Amino acid sequence: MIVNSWNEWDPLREVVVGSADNACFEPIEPGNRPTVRNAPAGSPFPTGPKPRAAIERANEELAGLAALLESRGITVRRPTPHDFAAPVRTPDFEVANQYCAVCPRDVMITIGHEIIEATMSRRARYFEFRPYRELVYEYWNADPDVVWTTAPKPSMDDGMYREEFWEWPLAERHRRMHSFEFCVSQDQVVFDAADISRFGRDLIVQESMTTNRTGISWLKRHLEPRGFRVHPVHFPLDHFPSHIDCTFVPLRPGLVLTNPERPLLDRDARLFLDNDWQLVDAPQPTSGNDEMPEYCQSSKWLSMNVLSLSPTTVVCEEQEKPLQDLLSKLDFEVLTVPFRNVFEYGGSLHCATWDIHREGGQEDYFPTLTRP
Ligand code: ABU
Repeated sequence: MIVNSWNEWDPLREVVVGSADNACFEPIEPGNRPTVRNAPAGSPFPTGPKPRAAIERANEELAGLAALLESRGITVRRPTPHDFAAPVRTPDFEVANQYCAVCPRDVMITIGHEIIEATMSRRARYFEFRPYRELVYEYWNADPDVVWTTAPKPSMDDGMYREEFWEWPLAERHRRMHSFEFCVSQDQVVFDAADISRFGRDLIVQESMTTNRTGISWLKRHLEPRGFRVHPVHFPLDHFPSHIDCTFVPLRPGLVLTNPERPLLDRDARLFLDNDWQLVDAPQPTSGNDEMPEYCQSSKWLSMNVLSLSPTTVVCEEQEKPLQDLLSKLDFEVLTVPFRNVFEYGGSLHCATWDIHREGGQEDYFPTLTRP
């Protein structure tokens, strides 16, 4: 078996690490309103290719992660170059440029022996599967047990988005907190792969700005006949949710690192508490939101976007000492790499990787769901 990965923590044997080659600034579009951090309201967000120096700084840190993983005996693969500066034009939309291949986790997911390419939720990311296609063909040709699925592409036309979402004042967001309606309507199947967290037989999927209920229904209908259970989850205090891996991060059977500012809805927490899982809050990140890189659209909680190499070993960003101390107290071996120059591309260590092979098989970590 080459493609084999059922959860976020089993011993890692092969992984794809992203690349900043040819990365561009993310364009303004109905599903995304990037802003310059700490700049006066209305300051223009840059367009087109990222500066060479920013790409080199990020690539150096991505190469450092790759070297660390290889030093631990893990096979590391990289995406193929893609022209992200090329515009995209479909019958339904046009966008001036694409984004990058820094975060394979956002678009690609391995669930058991199956590789799924997510629909994606933003126009600039419509073709983001392409840097991974050569690898997918290689795995698919080499291993007859690999199942390869491309989820249905949504139109991404204007009607798919709820543009007024971006104008809602905070009071309106609070009012709508429990309806979980964000910038994407419910008419089409929409999901980013990074809204899914894998727990063996059970898949936890966050309803978010990048994954809608219709996307979760598609995942249920696709995966439940294959022996999985798909559970939607909600973090009502997260008013701009996108990607679960800065909010709810499983580290080993029975232990999830949680975000103290984004608690899990009580009714969703039952599944974990009834099955004796421990939910442990991450400490405050070492940088506040205001200290994140000026073009970074992600939150300070990239601090908890760690990569598990096994149930006992975790890679953590070099400056996140409080989290490293907590993980050590929880009996993990903690490895560190510098990764802050990758942050402006929307992710940290978990986002910048895509598991191809972890040891182990499909386990049931939630026995109350099967117990008579
Ligand atoms: N791509 C992960 C970002 C999540 C967050 O900003 O919290």
